[in-house]
Amino acid sequence: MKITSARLIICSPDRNFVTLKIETDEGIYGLGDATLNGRELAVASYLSEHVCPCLIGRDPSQIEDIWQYLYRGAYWRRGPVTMTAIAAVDVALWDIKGKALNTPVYNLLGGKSRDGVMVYAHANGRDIDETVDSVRKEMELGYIAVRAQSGIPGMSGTYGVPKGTKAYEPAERGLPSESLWSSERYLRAAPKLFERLRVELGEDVHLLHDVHHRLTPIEAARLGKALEPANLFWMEDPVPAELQEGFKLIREHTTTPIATGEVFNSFWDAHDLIRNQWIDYLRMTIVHGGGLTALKKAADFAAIYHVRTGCHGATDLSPVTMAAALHFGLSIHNFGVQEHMRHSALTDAVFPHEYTFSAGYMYPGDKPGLGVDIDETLAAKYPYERAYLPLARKLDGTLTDW
Ligand code: GCO
Ligand code: MG
Repeated sequence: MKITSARLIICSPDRNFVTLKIETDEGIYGLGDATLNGRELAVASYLSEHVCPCLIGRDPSQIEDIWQYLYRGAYWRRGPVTMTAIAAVDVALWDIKGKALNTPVYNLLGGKSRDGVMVYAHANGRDIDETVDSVRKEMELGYIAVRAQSGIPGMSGTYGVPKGTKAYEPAERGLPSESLWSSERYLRAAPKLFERLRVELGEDVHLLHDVHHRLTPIEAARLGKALEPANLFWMEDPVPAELQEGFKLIREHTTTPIATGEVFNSFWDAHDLIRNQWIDYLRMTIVHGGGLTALKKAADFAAIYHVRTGCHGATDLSPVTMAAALHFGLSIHNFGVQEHMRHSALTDAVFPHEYTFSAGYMYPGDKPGLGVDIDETLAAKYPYERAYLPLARKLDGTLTDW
């Protein structure tokens, strides 16, 4: 089998997606997600200008060799643009291999290690009351794990809480918007939210929370300690992770489990975090971490240190990544949980897929390959529109981590 074409489909069915379609001389094709939220066209150009020409004529079954060719062969390693581009190729090749061998991708990764993939939903509200209601609604839909984010008294907006009545979406069309942030007010408010959630909803539901890289290590340690009575499943991204040692300080003070890694693009971003057991869950994801080939290696290394996976799964990761994450989560042994931020009906229509949700778990389906497709005619009706993630400033105007 030979690769005959590799081309991009860029569309915006409610939000932007970049999809790579690799076609072969045997009529089998594979899909890979290449979406990097807010920087979409950089990856598209990296692929179309530099990667796609090198794929033509290659044997798509040589997944490992093609991965190494794109990683080592570029000389310039790592970085979100490069690794997202490599991931798109890698995932498309796994899709092709599954279709060629007539088996779902999870079988190629070692077969099922469990019956279903536990997922967590997003719940949010402008205040504690609204957030409690929102968590309750997700539980009524069947979720057994829910992430809770709430507005902060005295602040007009914060991460994870929508501005209007629409569902929360991380990117916004037009130029980047700015919001205000106060760690002091947040640290006062967050423990109250989780205290209430436990009182109202009991002990059985897994509760998660995303700090979104906004604290310093000692502030995060304080938060982790304050949240201990609420028995969180995890506290996510307490601090930015460039300084991996920062997690040591948090770890020394609290037993609240820690998850991080949604912005990681290489295993090396997590190397110290894992080998020192400073984290419990690795959130690095297939689309930004270099594909299934890279994630499988990272997960196997993490397993040795009791670190489990908790892959990022926000709406900016397309249904192609969601499908890949479900095959991955079903097959690896040290799976923890998978994020499931539901796509809009329009996004789902552009990307028809086999995966399903039932009673807290998701299932990738048994179709050969990934079990996800793209309706190119429908996609063409929704052209790309520039969009950005917001920025945040402290009350005195200093730019901070959003
Ligand atoms: C999450 C994430 C998202 C990100 C977004 C960035 O945990 O789901 O933090 O909300 O902000 O995916 O592109
Ligand atoms: Mg997050």
